[in-house]
Amino acid sequence: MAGIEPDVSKYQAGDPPSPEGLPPDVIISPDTLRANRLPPGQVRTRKWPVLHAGPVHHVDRSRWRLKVYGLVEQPREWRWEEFLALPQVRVFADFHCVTRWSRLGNLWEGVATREIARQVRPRPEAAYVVVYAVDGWSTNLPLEYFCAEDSLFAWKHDQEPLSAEHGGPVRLVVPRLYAWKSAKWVTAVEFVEHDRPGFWERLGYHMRGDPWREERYGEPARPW
Ligand SMILES: Nc1nc2c(c(=O)[nH]1)N[C@H]1C(S)=C(S)[C@@H](COP(=O)(O)O)O[C@H]1N2
Ligand SMILES: [Mo]
Repeated sequence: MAGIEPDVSKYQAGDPPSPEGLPPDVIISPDTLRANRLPPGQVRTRKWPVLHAGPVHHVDRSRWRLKVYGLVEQPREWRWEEFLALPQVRVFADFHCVTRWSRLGNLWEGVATREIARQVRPRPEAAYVVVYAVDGWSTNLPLEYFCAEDSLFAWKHDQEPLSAEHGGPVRLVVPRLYAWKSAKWVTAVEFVEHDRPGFWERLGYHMRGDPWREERYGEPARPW
């Protein structure tokens, strides 16, 4: 059947992977407990599309760094070995792209954003974060979403190390917001007081991006 487009309807068939029966240590993203897990206007895919602006980046683990700075008491930088030595969590979550596909039932593994925040100690003024990728791409989100129980810096997906195409060695995962906030090839996080638009947000995407409220686009393109 090579060369023939698969029948998309078959990717809609069957129930999505259920959070029931998962090992007790797995953090269950609350949205996976909804009776209807598809936010408005979304279509389920069983594949895992690769989507980002620009080329795939191949970041060597030995060169990778996670730098956390801004309005924090203790700015810090982690190298790969230090990152792996942090407490590891597993999160079961759905993933919704603003272009309308949703991949339901992903098992992510990595370091909880809460663990990182605990170590850098955000100042009381910090209310948002700007997350940077290796190529300077960025995205912004409210601190409460960044620090949600099911948000993490993931290096594994469905038991496999993250490929470069999907943002390896490490990507951010924020299940409660559209997937464009889940920065691939993440290298830095800046804690800020005032919300500041990232790459897609400057082009008109929503500053928060809650898929359940269909926050796809914000105001028309901004001048900055
Ligand atoms: N660095 C970076 N991260 C990014 C993007 C990007 O362009 N650059 N695109 C986002 C978008 S729009 C989506 S839908 C997801 C897609 O992740 P995936 O390719 O692993 O499915 O990555 C997000 N993270
Ligand atoms: Mo997306």
